[in-house]
Amino acid sequence: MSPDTSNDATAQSPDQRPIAVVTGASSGIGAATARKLAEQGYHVVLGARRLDRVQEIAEEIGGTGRQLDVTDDDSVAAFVDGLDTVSVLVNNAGGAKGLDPVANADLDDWRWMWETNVLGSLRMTKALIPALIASGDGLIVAITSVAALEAYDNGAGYTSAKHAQAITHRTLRYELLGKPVRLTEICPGMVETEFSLVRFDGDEKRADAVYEGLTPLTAEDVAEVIGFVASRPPHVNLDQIVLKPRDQASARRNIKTG
Ligand code: 8X3
Repeated sequence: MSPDTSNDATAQSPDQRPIAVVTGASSGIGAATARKLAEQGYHVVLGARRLDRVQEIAEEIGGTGRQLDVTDDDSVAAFVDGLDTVSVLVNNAGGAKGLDPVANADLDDWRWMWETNVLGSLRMTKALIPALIASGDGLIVAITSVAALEAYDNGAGYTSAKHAQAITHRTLRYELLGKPVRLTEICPGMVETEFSLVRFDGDEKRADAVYEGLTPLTAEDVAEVIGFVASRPPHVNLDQIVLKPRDQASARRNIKTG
């Protein structure tokens, strides 16, 4: 199969490959997932705010790069335009900002976390449910976190957003019962990506310190699992997968914290 290298605006797969949409695809888990799914035969439509970056990856893997801000209704509408049949949606865009106790909650950080993780995933899912059903074998993958399973001190902005994103996704598992759409939640623990850099507002020293002294997961480790999920037959639904480094036992307990 010769890959389609056009980066055209129609985004409907011009070849016979099924379409996979990946949000937050400019780096980290999103970029690695886009590469993995392309390797497995999908025409991947990559979305992120950094258009040059998604176009670069799209060119490398024979997909389509489009600008996407999941917090913006118009941006989502433009992104999904022409995507009438979609086999896989990976809701990966999101992240954390800050590590403050509730008593000092920064409302702007909270708003950003709820807008990206919760409402961003909701916007994308709402927009693409008809296209996923139309594929006859759709799959929605929500990248949540161990923070969707636990509470931890100083993390409520993020844990509450991840819990809300996860519950919305788990609700859809009921609401789409009987429709040809599978739903999988991936709950990663520590993955060395730009995650901590964003959380600590670009403070590299603080971000690096998070992963020092242990072996975190890589974005590729997570992408490998998503590739496995996507390659199961239509009747097999992997509901929830929790994925942590061996060195991490829970959100706040790892070989450094004891
Ligand atoms: C982030 C998970 O374990 O790094 O989603 O806090 S952890």
